[in-house]
Amino acid sequence: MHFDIITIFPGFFAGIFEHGIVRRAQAEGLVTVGVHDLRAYTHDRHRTVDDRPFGGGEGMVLKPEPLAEALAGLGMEPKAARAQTEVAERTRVILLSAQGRTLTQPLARELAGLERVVLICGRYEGVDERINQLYCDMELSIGDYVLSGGELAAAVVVDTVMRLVPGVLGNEASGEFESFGVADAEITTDQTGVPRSQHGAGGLLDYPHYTRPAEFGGLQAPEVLLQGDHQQIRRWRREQQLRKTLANRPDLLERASLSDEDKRLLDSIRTGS
Ligand code: 9D3
Repeated sequence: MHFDIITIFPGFFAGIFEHGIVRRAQAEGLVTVGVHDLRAYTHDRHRTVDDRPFGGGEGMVLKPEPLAEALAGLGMEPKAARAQTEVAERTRVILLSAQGRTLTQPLARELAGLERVVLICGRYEGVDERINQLYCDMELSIGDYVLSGGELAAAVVVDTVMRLVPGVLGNEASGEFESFGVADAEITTDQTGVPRSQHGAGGLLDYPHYTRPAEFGGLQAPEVLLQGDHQQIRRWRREQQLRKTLANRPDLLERASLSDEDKRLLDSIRTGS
């Protein structure tokens, strides 16, 4: 899978994809990332990328011509002129903007099925809307908070999507089975309603993790985890997932897939019994 990032701050991405899974995915040739300096597509002495908004108001707007040239340099034509080749059909141009649809794990999974994603980083007050109209397949936000520009969002998209590309994670399936990964998860449970595994968490947050030493900072790791009774461990982890989700993300409980045992547990957590 190939990502292209168009930005006025190419230096922002120096080092950011040189760690951990993203680095390994690139080293193995599974993922490539190209960073393109928007100013390289200007022609004036000051390498101007922005201008004042028509109609007045705060701030500056990224002007359309350098962006159109940068896109042309990447072989991207306006949507209306795009040949319906196999490559084109597996390519998307995405504008990172606070006005976009929100990135979610299901959307990330869709994007991971593509061959190429071109990411345009907005800056200042925004990007001339005609770039969006002419070239962009999607306007994408990473959440309901205000960033200074699209660069951090682009890095988040690359990180989130590329780890779902087949072969990038050690276990190819594991990206599918995380918190947020399976709103529609089938949780298989044993006769007592305890999930057989924590994979397919069913849209709950993860349970807390512990490692050695057994005592740290005056706190003991939970006894159940040291005992080796795997059904008890699964039961404890499931309860912890429900507790954390109730405390931090009660909205997720609405669409989580919960067993009857989960619902009983949740009730007893809620009533503090
Ligand atoms: C007057 C309102 N503007 C500033 C407070 C709107 C505005 C302009 C530019 C808000 C944010 C930005 C810059 N943000 C992005 O380019 C951006 C973003 C974000 O702010 N939040 C979540 N996802 C994204 S993706 C790109």
